[in-house]
Amino acid sequence: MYGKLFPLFKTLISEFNLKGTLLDIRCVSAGNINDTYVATTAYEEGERQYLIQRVNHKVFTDPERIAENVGKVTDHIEAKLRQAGEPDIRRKVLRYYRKADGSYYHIDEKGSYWRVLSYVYSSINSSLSDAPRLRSAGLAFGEFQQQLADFPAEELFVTIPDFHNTKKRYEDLRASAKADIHNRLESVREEYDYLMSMEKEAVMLCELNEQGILPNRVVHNDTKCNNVMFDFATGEHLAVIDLDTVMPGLVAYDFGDAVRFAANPGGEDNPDLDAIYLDIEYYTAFADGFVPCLLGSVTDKEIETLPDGVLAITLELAARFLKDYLDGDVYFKCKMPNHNLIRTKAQIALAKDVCSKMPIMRRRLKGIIRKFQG
Ligand code: GN1
Ligand code: MG
Repeated sequence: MYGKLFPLFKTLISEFNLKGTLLDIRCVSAGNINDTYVATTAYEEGERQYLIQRVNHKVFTDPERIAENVGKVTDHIEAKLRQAGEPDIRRKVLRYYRKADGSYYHIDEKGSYWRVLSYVYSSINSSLSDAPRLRSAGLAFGEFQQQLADFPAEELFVTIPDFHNTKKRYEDLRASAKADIHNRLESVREEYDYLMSMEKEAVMLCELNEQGILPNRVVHNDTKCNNVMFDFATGEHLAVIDLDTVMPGLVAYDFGDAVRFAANPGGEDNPDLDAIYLDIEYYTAFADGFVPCLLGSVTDKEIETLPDGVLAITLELAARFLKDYLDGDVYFKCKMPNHNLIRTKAQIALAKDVCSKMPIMRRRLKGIIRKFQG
């Protein structure tokens, strides 16, 4: 099916000095930005798999420096795992392969950037949730946060400036609405007005950050639960993947993005808005894995504002999807007609439900803190 890619992948296998000869290529369709494939190779004793990605060069404008970030972050995590005597390091942290000249990419004749990553064996990653899976995902991102707590943030290149600057995301939405180059604004007036009416709530955490009340930490910044690999048999969390946006940011946004994505059983882009809600048991399960990893290493204010992160990031995503709809669908991959508008409506429906559940989210969080702190 991906026969067209065979010659290119064969070149990658030789340039990156991978084991075996190419047998098969499979596409992994989860990402909204990059293209990801699994390549299987055969050698005398068996088969091996590698992840091969085409990086969206319009979104990630400096792929080489991103790979350098990832190299530093994964080395740091690997050292921590070794210190802790982890027996399964290869499945607990990703590895990017390098070519003989030290570079992380093959640039094809169209100028596309291709890279090779290790494949986490006997694992699954899916968007499907249940409470034990959510708890595992919470642990994965919580441990990720812990492992990077002492990573020198100034060594990280900012891969996408203002990535979770919700204030800026709102300004960008306003600018796109003003330009309205596809004459779509009138048709989304209700969604646009709702988002504008929620601006204060959306930017609250950014303001606390500007005031120095909430610190930046090294965070993942894209904590969808399909960015965690889980052991196929036991469900235990393995490596955290998709490390392109690891940058300084707010812990509440990592928490919020994970909950936004995984604790909504309806899914991020379900046109049936009745199916969209915040499942409080899923929320609690994620928090139960995530929060204990943070206790003692972040401030009380950071913990207290975790539920606010769910609302802020849901509104931010709605603003980003709506902006892209107004711009003519140029950023996120669209897999159905009006996909960005469907995503916008789904995120707004979720934001409304999150608002109504804020008191119970706060109570559940306090319960978890009490359980672990006594
Ligand atoms: C994009 O491609 P993916 O799924 O890793 C986006 C995230 C959004 C997400 C929404 C670089 O992530 O910020 O939250 O879609 N990544 C980038 O599904 O913009
Ligand atoms: Mg991503």
